[in-house]
Amino acid sequence: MSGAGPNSTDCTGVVHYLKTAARDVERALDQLLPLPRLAPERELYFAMRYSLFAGGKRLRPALFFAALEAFGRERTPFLPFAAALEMIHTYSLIHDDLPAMDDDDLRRGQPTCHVRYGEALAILAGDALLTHAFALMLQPMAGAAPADQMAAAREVAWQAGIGGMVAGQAAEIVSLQSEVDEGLLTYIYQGKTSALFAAAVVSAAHLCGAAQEEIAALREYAKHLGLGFQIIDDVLDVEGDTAKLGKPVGSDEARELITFVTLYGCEAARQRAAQEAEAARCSLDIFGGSAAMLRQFPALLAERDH
Ligand code: GRG
Repeated sequence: MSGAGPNSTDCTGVVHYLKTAARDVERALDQLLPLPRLAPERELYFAMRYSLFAGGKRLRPALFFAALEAFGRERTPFLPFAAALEMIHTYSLIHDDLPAMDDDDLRRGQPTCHVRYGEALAILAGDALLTHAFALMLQPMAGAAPADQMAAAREVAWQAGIGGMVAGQAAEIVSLQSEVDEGLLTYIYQGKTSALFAAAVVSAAHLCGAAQEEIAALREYAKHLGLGFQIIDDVLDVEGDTAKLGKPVGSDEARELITFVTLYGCEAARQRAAQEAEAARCSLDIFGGSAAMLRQFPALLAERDH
């Protein structure tokens, strides 16, 4: 995920972890959303699977697994929950690419869902991924008390909706007409990015029956991790490589978007991302050695090149 420069951290462990997380969640997604043999709506499944299997990094399931690990729990009983998180992320990307939103033709180097399947099916594919995710999160799950499972699904609903991602997206759209300062930009980034990271780690904590201070620490972790991740996104839009990113660089400038780079320049933005990564790591101080994998994500995300 990231190039190993002279000053870079050794991220070999977390890169391998991401690979195993991707393998496990992709297998679960394939089983949980099979193509129906003969159904009038078969095309809807093609559209959903097209975007689900288009090569995402599977960061949210990986964070979810790493948080389960912090509580000493295996990932297998919770694979449907991890798949649900990836479905919600995928729905958000499909809808974000639509003409009414960012109007993007390319994602991960391939035509976006609406370019391939048309706008109507892309909207429905997003709707179906979001609603099916909740069916999966609320299905009986061995290993979690029903009250903990409800708390986990409620957390995801809040973070994905008006308490996080949808709110962040709406704030960005509304703010296109107005002055954007660092405070508003931070609010937007935490909504668009930190919120689903929080959904992943905090829902895992709920499923494990975590204590309130552990949940608060993981919320703080996700807040800083998401902000750092998104600031690096701003830098990569200027300094990145189109082939690695799977989308053209310079799109923020072309859209005249205010970003951390337009506010402070690339160097200061990178420094700020590194500070957020450090703050994310420090948020985990109340956890012991079992949170070792969660501690490795901030450096990876702050040093990534795609
Ligand atoms: C449409 C409700 C709604 C929300 C859209 C996801 C989003 C909010 C906007 C897309 C633009 C963007 C950069 C958002 C920040 C979230 C984010 C970091 C998306 C990309 O996540 P990655 O890098 O994606 O994990 P992959 O391709 O690896 O799955």
